[in-house]
Order: sequence, then C-alpha cells, then structure tokens
Amino acid sequence: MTRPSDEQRRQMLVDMVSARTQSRRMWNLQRQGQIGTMAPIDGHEAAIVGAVHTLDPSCDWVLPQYREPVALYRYGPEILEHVMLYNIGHPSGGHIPAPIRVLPHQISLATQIPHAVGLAWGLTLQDDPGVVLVFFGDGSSSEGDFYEAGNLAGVLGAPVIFLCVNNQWAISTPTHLQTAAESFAAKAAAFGFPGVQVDGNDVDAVFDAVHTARERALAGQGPTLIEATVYRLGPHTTADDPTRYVPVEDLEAARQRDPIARLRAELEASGLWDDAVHADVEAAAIADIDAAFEKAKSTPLEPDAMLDHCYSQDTQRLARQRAGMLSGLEDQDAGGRIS
Ligand SMILES: Cc1ncc(C[n+]2csc(CCOP(=O)(O)OP(=O)(O)O)c2C)c(N)n1
Ligand SMILES: [Mg+2]
Repeated sequence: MTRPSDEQRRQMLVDMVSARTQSRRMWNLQRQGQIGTMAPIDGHEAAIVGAVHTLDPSCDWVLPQYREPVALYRYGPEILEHVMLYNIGHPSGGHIPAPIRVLPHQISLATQIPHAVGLAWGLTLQDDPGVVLVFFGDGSSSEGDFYEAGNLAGVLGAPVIFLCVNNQWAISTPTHLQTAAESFAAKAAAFGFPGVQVDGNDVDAVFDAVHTARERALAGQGPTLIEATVYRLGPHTTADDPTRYVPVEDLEAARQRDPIARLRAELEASGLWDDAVHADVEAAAIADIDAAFEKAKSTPLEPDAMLDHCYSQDTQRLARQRAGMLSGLEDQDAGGRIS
C-alpha cells in the first residue's frame, strides 16, 4: 500500500475542509439569490481530494462532473474563479485557461467520459507524459457514453483512470434501482481492465487506489475503473429536498463516517491539527471564495465567449452565429436592455 506522507495528509485535510466550507458559502449565496444552482460537496471530499493528490498537475489532466471543481485546489486557486464565473452565469464560465489541466465541469451526464478517453489517447499519440482522471457518479454510469468510452479505452489501452464516485444516489434514485450489477467496479470486466472498490471516506485508501492506477497507466498498462463508495450527506443540489426520499437512519449512519471528521481525528491524535488550525483554514477558505466571487462579478461580460474554444477556429456556421449574436445584442443595447 502506498501511503501519503504526514505532510500530504495535512494538506489533503486543508483541501477537504476548504472545499466543504466554500461549498457551504456557495449554498448561502444561492439562497441569497446571488448565484445559480449548485451541488454541495458534503461527503465527497476524501474521494476527490485523495485522488487528485496522487496527480502531477504539470502533466496529468482532470475531468470533473459537477461536484468536484471546488475541491481541485491542487490544480490552482484559479479554479475557484471558474466555479464562481459559472455560478453567476458568466459566458466565460465554461472555460479554464491553460496551463491548468482541468476541463470545465460537466452537467450533461457522462459526456466528460468519452472526452477523457480521447484526451488520454491524444497524450499517447503525442508522446506526452501524464494520465487523465475522470470523475463521474453512479447515475452517470448508466449512460451509453460510459460504456462506449470504457470499451474504447480498453481497446486502446489509454492512460485513463475512471473514478466513479458512488454516493448511493442519483438525485432520488438509489443505487439498487441504478444497476443490477454486483458493483459499479464490476463493470470493468466487460472492458478488459481492472475494476476496484475503495472506501471513499478513507482518504488513504483512495490515494492508494488512484496512485496504483496512475502507475499502471504510466507503465503503458492501460485504464483502471475505481469505485469510491461514499454517501451524499447533503441535498443533490440547491433545487432538491432530500428529506422526501433519504431515510433518516441511513443519513445518520453516514454522518458517523464523515470523511473530514475521520481524517481530522487522526491528524489531531498525531498533533498535526487542532481547533485553531481548523478555524484558520475555514477563514482562509471563505476569504478565497469571496474574492473569487467579487472577481467573477467584475469580469467584463463578453457574451460570445461561450462560443470560444469550440474549435481552434470558428467554423463558417459558428462564425455566422457569433456575428448574429453580437449584432442582436447591439440592437438590444440600443434599446437599453443590456448595458
Ligand atoms: C444526460 C443527462 N440526463 C439527466 C440529467 C439530469 N440529472 C442531473 S444530475 C443527475 C443525477 C446524477 O447522479 P450521479 O451521476 O450519481 O451524480 P451525483 O449527483 O450523485 O454526484 C441527473 C439524472 C442530466 N444532467 N444529464
Ligand atoms: Mg450519485
């Protein structure tokens, strides 16, 4: 087993606490009508942070679903600006500038998975070092995209790590209605590569599993499917009321396995964490998300930015759409509706 060092574990807890704090801050901003719908991270922290801490941000890529971006500090604090631009509905919210190797988060379920395989294949063809880590949920695993991408990755031996965060729910659909398979990891058998299950509340176990998968990928041995089992401790999104379908006793039992409480207790026992450190981390996290929010709000509005980065050069059709959009907005401008 590859264990993270004490310093890595301390840094992982910083990232986990920061992510939960910022997610809760975003929840409040949404309730104040200041940002759009958001998906709370509570319960997913160890699965995301433990995985991302095995990566090398100078060569490895991350493709998130929609719950992960706020936990991707390892790839740079600029990620928060993307999160806030997206959440205020800014047209630039769909793009993360180079050199950050994180693709924008994905709402359309599972579409990030074929992208990940294509990206990983491209790395191989270009002889680039690095691997691709793609996150998706138990619900996303029912999409055709997952099966097509898994199959192709197996055939190509692409350097990609499929990380299925099984939080037991896809909005209100429980896992027993999601699949009749023994596990989500078991699906790797059909693709011809290993599938492993880890306790996603155990940051060390996640670190070990993803580290092993990365070593395999770098050695040219192809993909791995990892199922990290967690429990969604909050609502699906700000638009959800889980009290209508989540059994109270299941939620209570899951709270006893809270990934942050678990790592915090271990680090406190070894003198690496205390209440004062915790409070400092939370305060810094709030300051950072508030700064990102202010920056997003003052970012100039370029409505056609949403068409950038579709192709290296606009196709003729896209160029027509861009021109039409801008002239339409000018007309509105003249009518004083957009400033
Ligand atoms: C293609 C597609 N179908 C349906 C939806 C609606 N939808 C949004 S989130 C979600 C549940 C996804 O569950 P899961 O993949 O387990 O991720 P989780 O929210 O649990 O993290 C659904 C069905 C969607 N966004 N995209
Ligand atoms: Mg789920």
